[in-house]
Amino acid sequence: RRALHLAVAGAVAGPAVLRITRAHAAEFSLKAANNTPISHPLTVYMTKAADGIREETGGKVDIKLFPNNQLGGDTDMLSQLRSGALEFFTLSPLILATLVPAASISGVGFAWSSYDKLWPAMDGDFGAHVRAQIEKSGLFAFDRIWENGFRQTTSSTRPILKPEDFKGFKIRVPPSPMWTSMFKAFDAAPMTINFAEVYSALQTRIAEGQENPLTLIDSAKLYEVQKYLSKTNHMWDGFWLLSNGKVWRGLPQDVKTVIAKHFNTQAVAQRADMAQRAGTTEQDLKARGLAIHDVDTKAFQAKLQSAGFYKEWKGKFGDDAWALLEKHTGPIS
Ligand code: X2X
Repeated sequence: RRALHLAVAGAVAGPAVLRITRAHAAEFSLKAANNTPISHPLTVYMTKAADGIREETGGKVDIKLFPNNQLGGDTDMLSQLRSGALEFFTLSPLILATLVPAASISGVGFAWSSYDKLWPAMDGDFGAHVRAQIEKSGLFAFDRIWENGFRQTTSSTRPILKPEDFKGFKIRVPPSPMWTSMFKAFDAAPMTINFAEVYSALQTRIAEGQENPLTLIDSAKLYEVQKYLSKTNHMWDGFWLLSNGKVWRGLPQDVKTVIAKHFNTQAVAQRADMAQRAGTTEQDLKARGLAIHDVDTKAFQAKLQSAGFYKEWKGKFGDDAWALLEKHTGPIS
């Protein structure tokens, strides 16, 4: 079947390019999925990668993106990835830790003081250490991790201004041992809920609050069901783009090369885009009615320290991995 198709590419950022392609049935029809809204830069740049791959392979490799939990919550999508039903999936290193415990080390509380330390670490030996552990579990992680951001705390009941305000606070956390441990250390009452159900959990007040980077709070419209935002900045989070190891190894080398090139390139572009909008997102959230508070983050870190959080997690990751982390972050506690 040979048909001539007209397609308009580059609709979002660049000039519209009219191109004429001969459409073939795709030889490799693959699925990618994530948990972020359509407008979130993770979705936008994964779409750009899929478009670039389709274009460079003349339609031979067709990756269809299912954003915004269309295939289920993170826990479901991870199962689909492992069974081979889903080929590509982005996941927080901390949620991945339910399968690969070593993966959550990038999310240690208050570890990263700047992106100048973070990106070289994630793109260098520290990220390589984590990716090696991921591969042992039968999954494959692409070189460049995608950005989620530094996490901030929101609430519908009362502002969290000092560590004591967390006492008994019903906070939704993603499904991950480190998240639960961190908010227990804050004396909060963490409850595990996949992101797919966060909006409704907040709306029905099953949870009083949650924590996420500003871009996600904005794109998922959590300001509609939350009143206060405290800049606790308690941890950095990203998204590893994962594939099923067997599925990935089964693809021809030239196909793998093109896929990896576009995903890794767009991950770096997504980070830059997120950095650029950081300032305006806070203004947007203020305009949407969130009361935004700066807090003394040192006091929150001291609470984690005194509750034994660092001791516990250094013990879990082991001295070597912890030393590799601190090589990049400087002394953590
Ligand atoms: O579940 C969350 O809060 C989110 C979207 O930030 C993650 O993927 C960890």
